[in-house]
Amino acid sequence: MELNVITLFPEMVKQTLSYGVIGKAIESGLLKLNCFNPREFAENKHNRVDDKPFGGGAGMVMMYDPLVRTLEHISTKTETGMVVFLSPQGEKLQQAHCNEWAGLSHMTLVCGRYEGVDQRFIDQHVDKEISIGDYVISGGEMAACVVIDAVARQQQGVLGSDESAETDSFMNGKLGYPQYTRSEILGQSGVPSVLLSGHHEAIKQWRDAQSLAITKRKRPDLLEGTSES
Ligand code: 4HQ
Repeated sequence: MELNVITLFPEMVKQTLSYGVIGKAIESGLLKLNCFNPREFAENKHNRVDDKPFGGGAGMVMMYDPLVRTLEHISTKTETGMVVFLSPQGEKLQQAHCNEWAGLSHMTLVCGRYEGVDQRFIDQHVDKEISIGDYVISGGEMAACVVIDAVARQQQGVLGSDESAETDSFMNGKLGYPQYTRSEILGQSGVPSVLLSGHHEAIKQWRDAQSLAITKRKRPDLLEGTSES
């Protein structure tokens, strides 16, 4: 999968995605990450990419032209694929989005800064507006990295056998089960005996029951409308 990111801070995105399984996938070429800085496509003097909002008010707005020229440049190098704009006005990111998008060959994420982006760019060039949650962050970069991580880890080959996507929280629509490792005894606290039993079917049943019980207690909303609520 090839991921294009339009950002005024390309180093922030490349750095953030250089760690762990995602970093490895980029190094190996399984994932291709291309960052494009709209400042390089500003044709005005001082390479301005922001301007005052029409109608007045605080802050600056990202200009239409540098963003469109960046998209055009991407089209000359590769394909844009689905264009995603990170914004609190977007659809809330869900695991289902990530599973679906892992099947795409190309995706382009647009990161805003300042008070926002000229609405005409969003109307004319954005396929999907996505939010990572109901809070405000200072730029789209961290949100884009969240989307990229969550999508990329669903790609075949990104996770090793030690980090299976099937046992993750949400992969069965429920939260994950509790995990234990050495030591077997920590003060008064032991390990549930079934996990030491070697009975794989009993372990699986215990874990499924734990997943369901934890989801009922902590996130009952995840079970609404299913047969398990
Ligand atoms: N933004 N989910 C970028 C967000 C946000 C979110 C506010 C987007 C500021 C410049 N993005 N602008 N929540 O808070 O994606």
